[in-house]
Amino acid sequence: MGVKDYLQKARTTKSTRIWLIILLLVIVAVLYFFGLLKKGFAIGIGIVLLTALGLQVFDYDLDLGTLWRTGSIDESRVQYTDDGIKIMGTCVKPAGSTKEYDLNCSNFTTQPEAQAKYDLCANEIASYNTGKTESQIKNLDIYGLDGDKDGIVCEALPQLPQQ
Ligand SMILES: [Ca+2]
Repeated sequence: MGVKDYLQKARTTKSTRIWLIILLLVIVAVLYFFGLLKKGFAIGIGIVLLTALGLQVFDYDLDLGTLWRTGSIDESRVQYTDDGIKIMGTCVKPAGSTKEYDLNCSNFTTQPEAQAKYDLCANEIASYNTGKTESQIKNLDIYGLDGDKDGIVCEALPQLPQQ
């Protein structure tokens, strides 16, 4: 493996990025300790690095352009699946399910209601992954509502609200 390949791989490896951020934090701390960095400057860099570290640990990146435009971290999240499918904004599922994302069929009263929630992300993700097949998008199943991955969620729920 050539140096160029190695650098290419290092850039895309998550654990490498985490270690790099930690290394930079240590360097900033050492520079500050020896009086080579002003306190405010060291704290500023430290906050930026800790934020970057947090984002790496939480399994998604931020699209800085979107962040600048919207000011919303939720809308600026970017994630790539193992299939290379890009997921953005509120459809990104962070590592470890938070309450907001922990949706089950029991959270809905009708099938169309669950389907609408699913379709919103499925359609959005399909719109910026034009090179991917329909089944690859269906396999994503962001909320885990479609066990058989056929694109129809919560088949057991009624079509109309029960009286
Ligand atoms: Ca299904």
